[in-house]
Parts: sequence; structure tokens; C-alpha cells
Amino acid sequence: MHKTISLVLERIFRVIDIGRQDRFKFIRSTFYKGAKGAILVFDLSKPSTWENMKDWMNEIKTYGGNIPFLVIGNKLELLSKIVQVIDREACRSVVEDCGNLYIETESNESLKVFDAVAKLTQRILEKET
Ligand SMILES: Nc1nc2c(ncn2[C@@H]2O[C@H](COP(=O)(O)OP(=O)(O)OP(=O)(O)O)[C@@H](O)[C@H]2O)c(=O)[nH]1
Ligand SMILES: [Mg+2]
Repeated sequence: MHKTISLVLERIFRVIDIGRQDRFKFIRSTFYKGAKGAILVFDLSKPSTWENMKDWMNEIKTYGGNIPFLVIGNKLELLSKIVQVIDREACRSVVEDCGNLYIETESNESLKVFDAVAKLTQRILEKET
């Protein structure tokens, strides 16, 4: 994420970047407790990363409860170079149908991420009031 954007976010939130490797599974569960929201990123050029998304959502729900998600399909620019391998509209539906946020980005699009994080924040605050 763009440095300025991360700095702004870290002034507002405590942002924890969790390790995806199996060896971090136990320690991850302790970070989910008390989390207000989650940002999940997958690679639009790699179907396995979308397939894993369901497991990630389940893991977060198990330990963190029913918190709002922002799911980001990243590396959007690669899709002009490869045959599209993921049904992106299906991804969007899966995420939005359970009331969560879905955006697609490439790494230089920090404003889009910022805007989506603002929306996620709004949901977190709505749940609290
Ligand atoms: N083509 C392309 N590459 C990207 C984009 N965003 C990140 N990358 C590259 O993808 C690779 C992985 O990026 P990371 O930021 O390490 O991804 P991560 O999900 O944090 O990975 P882990 O920390 O290992 O779980 C790096 O080589 C990045 O430069 C993008 O939008 N497009
Ligand atoms: Mg990382």
C-alpha cells in the first residue's frame, strides 16, 4: 500500500498484517480477537488465491466474530496480459451478497484503497452505534 496512505491508516487504526503461513495459524487467532474489521487481498491472476479466500473468511469469523470485510482483488493490470481465469463478477457477488465490500485494484491505486477503507470504517462505526 502507498506509504502515505498506510501512515494515515495507522494513525487511525492499529493495522495488523498477519502471516499467511500455517505456522502462524495459532498466533493469528489471538489477533482476530477484538478486531473491528478485516482487509483481505487476493491475486486476480491466480484462482487459488480466490479459492483460499473462503477459508480466510471462515478463519476470521471463527476467531473474530461477524466483523465487516473489505475484499480486494489485486493485480488488475495483469488481466490485459493474460486470459482472465477468475469469474470476477462471481467474486463480487459472493462478497457483496454477504454484505461486505469488494474492490479491484493494482498497486499504484492507493486512493481507491483509501476510499474503500473509509467505507469499511463507516460500517465498523455503524455497527458500534
Ligand atoms: N503485477 C502486480 N504485482 C503486484 C501488485 N501488488 C503487489 N504486487 C507484487 O506481488 C508480490 C507480492 O506482494 P506482497 O506485498 O509481498 O504480498 P503479500 O500478500 O503481502 O504476501 P505475503 O506477505 O507473503 O503474504 C510482490 O512482488 C509485489 O511487488 C500489483 O498490483 N500488480
Ligand atoms: Mg505481506
